[in-house]
Amino acid sequence: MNILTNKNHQKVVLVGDGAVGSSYAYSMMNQGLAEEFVIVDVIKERTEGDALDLEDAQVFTAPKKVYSGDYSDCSDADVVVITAGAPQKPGETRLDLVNKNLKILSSIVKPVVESGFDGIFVVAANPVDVLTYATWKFSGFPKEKVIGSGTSLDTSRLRVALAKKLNVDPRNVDAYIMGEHGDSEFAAYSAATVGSKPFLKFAEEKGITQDDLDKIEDQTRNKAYEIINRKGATFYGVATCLMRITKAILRDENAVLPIGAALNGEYGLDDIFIGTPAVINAQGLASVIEVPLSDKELAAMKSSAETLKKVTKDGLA
Ligand code: 6V0
Repeated sequence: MNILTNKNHQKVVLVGDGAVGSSYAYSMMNQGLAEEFVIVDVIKERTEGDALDLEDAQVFTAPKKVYSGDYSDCSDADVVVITAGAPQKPGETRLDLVNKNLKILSSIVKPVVESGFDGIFVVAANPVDVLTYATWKFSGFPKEKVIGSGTSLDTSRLRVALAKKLNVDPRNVDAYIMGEHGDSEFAAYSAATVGSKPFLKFAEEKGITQDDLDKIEDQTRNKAYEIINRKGATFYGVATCLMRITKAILRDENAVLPIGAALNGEYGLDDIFIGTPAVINAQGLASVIEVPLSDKELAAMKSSAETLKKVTKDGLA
């Protein structure tokens, strides 16, 4: 039950039933999250097929009403997740997608808001930080009710790589990728910890050099390209991040997660959505956790923000 809304029935609408969206739907099904799950896409047949396919999974997970719907279904939804949009082709950056995906986004946000939707938007379509900002603008919602997947996937990728190198469980590596979900992102190593121990000291004791850490940061930044070159798209990782964010909202968890959050003076930045750890609950963004960055990292955060602001300004002009 959602504590704040006092509803004993939770509803999520997914817009965009492609590789990311359908993997997210499957992950939500496996976690037994949301009693009602609606799928919307311009390709109606696919959403109908996916709903029929997914409903068979509930026998082994939890009862759920899953169906193909339309924007009117958003009126009483708790969360609307947007994964609709063109994905990167080999050689394309996320920022290259801005014009086509902004058009798609505006055609989605308008009818969602017109339905009377009053829940939380979660945005994953790329370039996600720009599209999250645009969702806020197009919707007229309070900033706290618009959340981007931000650097959640990148943070997972960093933790997985560090965990392999350090030989510890990735869930116990408290390290974040911050900034743009894209080429200007950076690893906030200076504030990272493992079991409360400063990460850089832990890594040094394991014989890991700064050069090794730079390589891992680089590989993390480029992992999407590695995956896209091999299988054409990336979807399981981000789908699981989206499930995790949705769960934090539906269960009012106050979970600390890396997301694309609206900043309000943190890092000396505002009027932007960008990757940072933040507290997520049923109201959406409860607060941003301002990480104590080194001078070099803070400069990287500011430069990443500049890149995003320029693309956002041009895209929305
Ligand atoms: P896909 O498999 O092509 O699916 C996109 C879906 O969107 C298709 O089913 C389309 O029919 C649908 N769609 C297009 N236009 C509309 C519209 N106007 N209304 C409703 N549905 C529409 O792409 P994929 O699922 O691989 O990627 C979706 C988006 O997620 C892309 O922008 C990716 O770049 C982005 N990703 C974001 C990640 C992140 O970390 N935030 C990670 C991976 C992909």
